[in-house]
Amino acid sequence: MERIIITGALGQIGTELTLKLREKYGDENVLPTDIKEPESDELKGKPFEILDVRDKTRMDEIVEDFKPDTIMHMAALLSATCEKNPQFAWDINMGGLINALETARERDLKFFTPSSIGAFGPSTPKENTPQVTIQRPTTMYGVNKVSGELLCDYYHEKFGVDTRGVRFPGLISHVKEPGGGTTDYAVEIFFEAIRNGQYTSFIDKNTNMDMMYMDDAIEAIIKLMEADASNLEHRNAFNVTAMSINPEMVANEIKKHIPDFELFYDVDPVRQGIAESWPNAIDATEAERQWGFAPQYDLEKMTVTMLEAIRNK
Ligand code: AKB
Repeated sequence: MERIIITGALGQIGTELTLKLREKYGDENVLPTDIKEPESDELKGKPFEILDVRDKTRMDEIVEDFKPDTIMHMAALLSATCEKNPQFAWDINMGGLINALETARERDLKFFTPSSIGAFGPSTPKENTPQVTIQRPTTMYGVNKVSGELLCDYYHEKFGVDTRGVRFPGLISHVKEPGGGTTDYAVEIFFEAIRNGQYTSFIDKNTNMDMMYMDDAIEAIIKLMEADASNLEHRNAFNVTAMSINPEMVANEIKKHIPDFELFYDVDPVRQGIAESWPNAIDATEAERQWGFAPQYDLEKMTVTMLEAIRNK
């Protein structure tokens, strides 16, 4: 990778991905795009393009101009938002994906897009979920993610596009808060612990889901993209995770630093239903074996980092 274009660059992952890639490859070699202008100071005054990923003509113009060797397609709606408007979700998630894949095919670009633990469903084994297993999700987000994985495999097999992806768990970060995800509670809880000393969780007590700290997620993207293709038996998409946690576990860790912290519950049936359809803990050993995935943050280290970063905001 030398010159990278990013779609959905103002989202939770895209924001930090842009900063990290710019640090590594230089401002001029990383072009973030999104449907609206950036508000953060770090992105202002540097190359940026407005792009609605459904607009292939505009995508072509930007790519023709910038001449990237890699496209990282991050633009997507998350699980809870998809359930509110499934047709719109298909339009953005699948329409955007095929445009980005076509761009990669036409211009011979390396391609990354994230899948998710949402690509699994109620009939998937819940514990130690294997790399290759049953994928019959019951959410529009999951349908998009499985279709996306298959489409990326198809573009690799049929057209030789170098497509790569991971199945991200919930990602926890303090730079840009997520929106519309089922795992968002695990970010909100840290912000509310600092702001108000309490949090009301929309996900129930003992609901375990996989999570990962954002630094590990960005490292995983870069490592996978830099991996020797001959080592990759799978491509779209690798299971990755750093911890399987539930709200009670996060609260107990926060209490070590904020002893008065209180956790309440007001369970949202839609997001709880989505969470219950997902695995409790996926198995990431294929990612470790094939390209050296090695997350650095466990719940303890992540809690210290999150609380400190939010305190210093
Ligand atoms: C969501 O909750 O929708 C996302 C995801 C796990 O893909 N964070």
